[in-house]
Amino acid sequence: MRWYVLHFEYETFFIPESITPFCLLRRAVQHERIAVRVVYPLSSGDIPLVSLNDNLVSLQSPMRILFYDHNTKLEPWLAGLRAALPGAEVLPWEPGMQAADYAVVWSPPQALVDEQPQLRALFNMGAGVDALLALRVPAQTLIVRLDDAGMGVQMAEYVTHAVLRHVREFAAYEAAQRKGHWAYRRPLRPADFPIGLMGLGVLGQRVARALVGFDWPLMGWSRSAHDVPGVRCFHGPEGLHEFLAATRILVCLLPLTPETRDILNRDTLGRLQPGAVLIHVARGGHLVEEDLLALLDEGHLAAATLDVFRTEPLPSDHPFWQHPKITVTPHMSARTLRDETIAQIAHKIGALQRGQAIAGVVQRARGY
Ligand code: NDP
Ligand code: OXD
Repeated sequence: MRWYVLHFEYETFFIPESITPFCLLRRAVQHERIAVRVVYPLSSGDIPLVSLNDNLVSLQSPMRILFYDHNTKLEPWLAGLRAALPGAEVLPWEPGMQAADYAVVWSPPQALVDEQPQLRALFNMGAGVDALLALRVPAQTLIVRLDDAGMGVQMAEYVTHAVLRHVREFAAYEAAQRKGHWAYRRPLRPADFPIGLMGLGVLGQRVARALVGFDWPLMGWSRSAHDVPGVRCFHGPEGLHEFLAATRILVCLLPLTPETRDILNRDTLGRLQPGAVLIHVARGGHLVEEDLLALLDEGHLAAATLDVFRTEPLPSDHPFWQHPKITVTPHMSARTLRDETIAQIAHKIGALQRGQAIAGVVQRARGY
């Protein structure tokens, strides 16, 4: 007798050939499963039988998912993933574990990837995949980034706050309050604060949607051409200088790739309009720190709000901490939210199990 391997939403079943497709579909509905897909026929000799349930024979081991993030409490993540993927075995990674189907990770060690070459996908618990792409990951393992998952609105809040803080001079009003001064400052025109968004991806476009409601001129720069409502769009190396020259407040939301490393340097920042402000929320590796300090001290740049750094946590003796024109936050502009992240990853695992395409698969050749 021949058998078929069927992938239901989260489980795999072996079905004897004698069951007709119609019966299979009826059984799928009875079992409240959404999709049935015959993947390939096997000969009975290949089948690891463990239990027989109404002609459906379940696979010997359930789907196995590894979890790794050495900076978080494990239990809530494990419990959340188990609840979202009933039937799956969800385990914290440790060296020497059995082969798994998927891994959910943040900055894993190379050893995890080396020991698990059969992984179908590595789910990154963030949008930026630079740490994963620094590892050797087998070509057949998909690398999947988070698509927004609640980060977009946080980034929009952070950037809007930073822009407003600079443009409406809140730091000066706070200083005046501390001196007990009721002191007006000259009103400033929105037209004098054109904002340039470097990166018009998931987060850049969400930030653009928030900023477009104000009257600041808005520009965007990306690798490929985009058409974003309310945003004057530039792209590619050929569009960079014009974009920078038109910008006074620069927001960096690029991925860190070989092409974008050190992109915030004396040459590029020096092309911004005088009195420019940098809001950097992407990766520390984009910014040449000495160049920023020099341009702030020379007065070409008026201020910088920095959420990401070459070394994190920022060392206690780093000059950024005490610099009067720099605001430092500890890589918190858009945090990974557990419930949203688990829901998104569980949904994508379900789709992969059904053989469907998913969003957020990293294109390794372009680095994001
Ligand atoms: P996306 O991949 O969705 O978007 C990336 C954008 O950058 C795209 O518009 C892309 O262009 C553009 N881009 C990439 N390479 C180049 C290049 N060489 N030249 C010009 N443009 C380029 O990423 P997200 O918007 O989701 O996230 C952006 C980054 O934000 C992450 O990679 C991460 O580093 C950082 N981040 C920081 C967080 C924090 O808390 N500080 C939280 C989350 C993310 P195109 O549209 O043409 O592809
Ligand atoms: C991310 C981050 O990339 O938190 O998601 O930095």
